[in-house]
Amino acid sequence: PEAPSAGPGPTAPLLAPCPDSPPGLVGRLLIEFTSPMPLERVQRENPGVLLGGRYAPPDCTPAQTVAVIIPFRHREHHLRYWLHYLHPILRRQRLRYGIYVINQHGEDTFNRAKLLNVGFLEALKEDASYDCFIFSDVDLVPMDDRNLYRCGDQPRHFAIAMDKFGFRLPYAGYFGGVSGLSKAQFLRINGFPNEYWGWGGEDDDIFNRISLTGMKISRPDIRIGRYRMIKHDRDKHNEPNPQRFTKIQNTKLTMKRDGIGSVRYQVLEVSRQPLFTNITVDIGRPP
Ligand code: UD2
Ligand code: MN
Repeated sequence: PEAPSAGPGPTAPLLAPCPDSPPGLVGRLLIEFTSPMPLERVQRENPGVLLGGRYAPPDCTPAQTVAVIIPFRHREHHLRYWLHYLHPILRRQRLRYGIYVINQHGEDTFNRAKLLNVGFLEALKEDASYDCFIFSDVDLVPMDDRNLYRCGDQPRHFAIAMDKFGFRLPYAGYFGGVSGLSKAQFLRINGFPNEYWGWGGEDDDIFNRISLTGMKISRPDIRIGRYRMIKHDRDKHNEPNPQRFTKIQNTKLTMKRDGIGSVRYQVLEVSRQPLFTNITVDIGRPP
């Protein structure tokens, strides 16, 4: 059998550009998390995905290369559902992409935004051609494949109508769940904050960074930006951060010194799995 191909790189523009609206999207999807999802099954269903979770369409050249970054610890069962649903969706969307699971080592307090900063840098180390970064919780699956995982001229918020919020935006400045920034947009806000330990606030800080640099959030139609979140309890070592309310008042001061320019961490392992790249990282602990 023929080996699957990653598609032509940017130096081999043999294929026509991918169309703006991909043909073959199906629209509204049935998403459920009842039957167990063995990883072997997900692998079997996605033979075109290359080692490390890389994919490129065989029939056209996409305008962007997308790194999907997932903050992670102890959510293997959620990741299996995420991979099961997302690989086929991203394939239908004709994306050139890679999946990066940024796994926080140890049991110290979780830090979602710092893990996302690590993902940005480490994905670029793997492939300098990434120019669009989609940051996704591991437990969020889009219910409509017309919600295109690509970047635009403004930062994009994808997860705007979640089941857990009654399919509405919980508040106007909400930027949690799934978001996307081009490389230039991400650098313009100095990336994400590293100093939000535990649950909450980091997404509001990112929203503040975007507003303070004069950018505007772009969102899909409310009928299309629908999501299911896999039901879960609050994890251990990700307690609500009591400092979050005061911290988000100070983004204007903190964003200059705290961000992608100041992130310190140590990569412990990079492991290329069939459907994703796992990067285990020591990000330290709260001061
Ligand atoms: C909300 C936001 C999320 C983030 C968070 C506050 C939604 C749907 N999402 O999520 O974007 O702003 O509040 O921090 O409203 N994780 C692990 N292991 C852990 C803890 C967290 O993998 O032990 C990852 C995982 O990808 C998870 C994400 O961090 O989906 C957010 O944590 P959560 O799902 O516990 O928080 P949730 O649902 O309130
Ligand atoms: Mn969640």
